[in-house]
Amino acid sequence: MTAHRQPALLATDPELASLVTAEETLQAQTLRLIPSENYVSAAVLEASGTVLQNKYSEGYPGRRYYEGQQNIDRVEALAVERAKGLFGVEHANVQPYSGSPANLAVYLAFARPGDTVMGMALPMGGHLTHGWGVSATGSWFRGVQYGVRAEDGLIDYDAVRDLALAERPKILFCGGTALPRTIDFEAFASIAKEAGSVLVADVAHIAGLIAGGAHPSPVPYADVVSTTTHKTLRGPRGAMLMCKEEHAKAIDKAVFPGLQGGPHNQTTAGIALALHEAAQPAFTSYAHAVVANAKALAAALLERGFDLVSGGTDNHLILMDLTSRGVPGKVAAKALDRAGIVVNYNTVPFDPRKPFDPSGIRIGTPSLTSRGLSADHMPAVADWISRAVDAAAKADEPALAKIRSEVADLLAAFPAPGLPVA
Ligand code: DSN
Repeated sequence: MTAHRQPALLATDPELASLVTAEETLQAQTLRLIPSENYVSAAVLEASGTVLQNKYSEGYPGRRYYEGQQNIDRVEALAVERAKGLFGVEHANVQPYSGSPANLAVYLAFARPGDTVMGMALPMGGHLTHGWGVSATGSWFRGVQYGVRAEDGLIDYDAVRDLALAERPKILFCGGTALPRTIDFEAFASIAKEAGSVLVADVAHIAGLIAGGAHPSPVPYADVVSTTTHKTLRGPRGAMLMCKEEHAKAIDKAVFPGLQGGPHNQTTAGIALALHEAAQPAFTSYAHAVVANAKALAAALLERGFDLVSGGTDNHLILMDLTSRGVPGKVAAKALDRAGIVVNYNTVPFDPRKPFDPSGIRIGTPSLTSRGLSADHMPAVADWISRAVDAAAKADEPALAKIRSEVADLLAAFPAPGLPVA
C-alpha cells in the first residue's frame, strides 16, 4: 500500500484527510473543463505549502515592518524578478491575495469613489470587478459597461470608443472571464489614450498563453496588467499587478498598506516557482497546445451542431449556447458533472435567461492539456459532451454513467500533474 500523501494531516484529522483524498480522486478521474482551473505541478504544490506561511512580512523586500526577513525578502524578490523577466514588464507586485483584491488595488491607485469606470459587462464575458453593479466596484464607482455585437459575438471597438469618449472613465478595463477571442490591446490603448483613461488589461484567464507566446501581450499597451496566477499560468491561487515604472509607487501603496496586510509568503514562493516553470521551453509548447486543443474541440463541437458564441475560439475557452439543443446551461452542467465532465454554466451574450439558470456552458482546455491530451482526443471529448447534453434532455442516467466510465478509462492513461498516480 502506498504511503498517504499527507501523513500528519491523516494522523491529526482523518475526517479532513479523507476529504482531501476524495478531492484528489475526483480531480484524477474527471475531465476538468472549467477554463479558469488547472493542475499545478508537484513542485508548485510543495513550494506553496511550506513554513514560509509562518512569517509576517508587511511591507516590501528591504522595507518591512517585521524583522527576520532574510529569506522572505529573497523569495519575494525572486518572484518579482521572474515576473518582470517573463512578461517583460518594468514593475511587478506579487502580493495581491487574488484577482479581485488585485483589481480593487487598481481602483484605489487610480480612482476615487463616485468616479466613472468602464469595463465589459459581466453577462457579456467581463468580470464582477470591472464595475459590475453587484460588486463593490459597481456600487462605489459609477460603472459603465460595454459588450459584444449581437451578430457575431465580437467586441465592437468603435462602440467601445464612442462610449469611452462619451463617459471619459478614469479606468478602462479590458479582458474578462468568457471571451473566446483575441483581445486587441493596441485598440484598447488607443481608446484609453483618447478618453484620458488608465488602461488595465485583466489577463487572468490568458496569462499563461501570453507567457507562452500563444496570445499577444498587453505589456506594450496597458498601464497596468492584472492577473491571477492559478489559471493558464499554472501557479498557486494568487495574483500579480504589473505596470510601467511610473505607476509602480501608486500600485505598491494601494496593495500595501492601502488594501492588504501581510503577504502570503507561501503563495509568493509558489508564484516564484510557477514563473520559473512558465519560462521553460516546455511551457511555450504547453500554451500553444492549449490553444490547438481548444480550436480542435471547437471544430468538433461545431461538427456536432453546437452553437458557439463568436463561432469558435482563438484561445483556451469556448462558450456554448445550448438554446438550440433545448437544454438550459445549468441542467447540462449538472448532467455533465454526473458524466465525469466538469464545466460551469454561464450566461451567453444577450441571454434571455437568468445568471443562476442561464443558456450556456463555459468550457476550456488548460487542464486537459496539462494532462497531455492532444487535438486527436478532442473529437472524443466533443462526443461525450454531445451525448451528455442529449442524455440531460432525456434524463438518461445510465447514458451519463457510461460516459463517466469512458472518461475515467481515457484519463487513467494521462495522469495529472501534482496528483497521485492510481
Ligand atoms: N472565477 C473566475 C473564472 O472562473 O473565470 C474569474 O474570476
